[in-house]
Amino acid sequence: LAFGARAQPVDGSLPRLVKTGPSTQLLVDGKPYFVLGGELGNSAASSTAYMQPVWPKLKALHLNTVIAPVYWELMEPQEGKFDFTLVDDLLRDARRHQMKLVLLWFGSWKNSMSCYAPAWVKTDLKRFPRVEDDKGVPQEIMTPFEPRNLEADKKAFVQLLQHLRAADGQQHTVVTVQVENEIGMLPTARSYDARANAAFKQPVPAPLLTYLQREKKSLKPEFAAIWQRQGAKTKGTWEDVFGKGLATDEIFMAWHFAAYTNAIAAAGKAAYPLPMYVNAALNRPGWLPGRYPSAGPLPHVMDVWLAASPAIDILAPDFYNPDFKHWCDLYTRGGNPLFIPEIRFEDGVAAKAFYAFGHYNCLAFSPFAIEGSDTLKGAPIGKAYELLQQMSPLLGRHQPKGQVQGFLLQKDSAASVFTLGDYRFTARHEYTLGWSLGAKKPDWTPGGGLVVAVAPDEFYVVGTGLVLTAEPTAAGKRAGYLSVDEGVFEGGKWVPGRRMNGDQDHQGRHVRVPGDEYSIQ
Ligand code: N0T
Repeated sequence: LAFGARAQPVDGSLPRLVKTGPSTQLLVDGKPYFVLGGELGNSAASSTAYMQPVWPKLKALHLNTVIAPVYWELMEPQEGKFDFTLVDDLLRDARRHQMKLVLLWFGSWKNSMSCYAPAWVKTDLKRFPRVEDDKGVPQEIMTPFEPRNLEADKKAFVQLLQHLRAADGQQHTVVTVQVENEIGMLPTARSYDARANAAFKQPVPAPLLTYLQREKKSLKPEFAAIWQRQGAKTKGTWEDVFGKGLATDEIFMAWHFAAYTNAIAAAGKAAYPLPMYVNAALNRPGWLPGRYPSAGPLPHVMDVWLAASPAIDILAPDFYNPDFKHWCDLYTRGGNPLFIPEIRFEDGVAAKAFYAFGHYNCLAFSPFAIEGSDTLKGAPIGKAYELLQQMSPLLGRHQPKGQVQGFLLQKDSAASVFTLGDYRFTARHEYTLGWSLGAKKPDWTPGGGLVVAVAPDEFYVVGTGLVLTAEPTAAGKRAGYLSVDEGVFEGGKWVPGRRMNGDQDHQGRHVRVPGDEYSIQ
């Protein structure tokens, strides 16, 4: 028992979320913190030996945070016998490499399934029953309708949080916790186990009805439509209030998944109040509930999750599909902070990182299966993180004042136009310049960047593959770049390098970062 025999007092500067102006910030040791992260593949953190060569690799990619699983089955191999070795190893190794952790609680659910439940749970179907499909066939998914399922998971999660309080309450290595992973119902939109069937005939719970009333003007439109179609009823069963059909089955299921997860999060926070989020496997447009993992924290049931889970701070999307902006827009509705625990580790991910932090005030960005990167694959995100790390203090200061803008530039995308202070900026992909070396390439690695306004006539630009022009918002005037410097921040201090006032800034007409290059100017 390395830690934990004696609980240490928790100091007042725990990682926490604060609303600052239009955005939410994650404060770590009192300062805004941006998770420049990578999520480990599912099995990496189950072996400390396997992880040893991984840590230096992640350090070389300039990650400041590793997102790593905690596996219920390995943490509580026998009921009531807890083993925190893997957690303590993560804490030790993260600290050795000056990194923070986001921990993933692989408890009752992992990608819908209950594969990380301990064997003593999996093999006791009587005590720990599963969801059933519409033919009564049990699935490998613990049912949220069974209180003993909840109790077992909650007990373990509380043990984990108590352990973190004792082992990390002073050092704040763990900055946030994800509760469960990609919760979802399959292969039907709701469960048909006996308890689920009974619950389905019950009235809609009062907190959801109250939420509907209170938030009626700000409900997400696709959810409001379902409620209004039935006459915006304020009492009745699930089918009275939302109508008969798959949409209602999913809403019902979302409520129960969310209430279960909320109970776990709330109990965990009572032990050690870290920020907590849940993540969603995004659905494919047009697919019916039951075909995709349904009832997780998806955009169309966000309201249900918000109503049922006040202990959950953030609903987070996992990106494995192409339309980045579309889903970011859906997940930032109603002030939900954007936290990206997973994004496919592919070409263009670096540009998306700049865009997410600049445009959406994103709290966390994290390619998935980060340990699998070779130098080539990791280089772009490593470069982006190196620069974003330097920019973090500036970002943290100027974000709350609305003085940051971001953009994403793809081959077929229109220019991105935005206003900062007295200027209207236009960002284009650098390959749109006919004389750019990459202009004739068939495939364009996406470009992206962000701009911070630090004074009326002074801006910092960071990014890749971009060209930025500016014009005054006032009519009848012109603007040019007086001087452009490339440089780095060292210990928070700007150290200029090259003066870029020739071809590099097109003789004062633009700011440019060539495709596949990265810089702060
Ligand atoms: C993710 C990861 C891991 C339109 C997949 C993604 C991780 C989990 N699931 O490697 O399993 O633990 O959170 C689901 C992707 C769905 C694809 C949809 C394409």
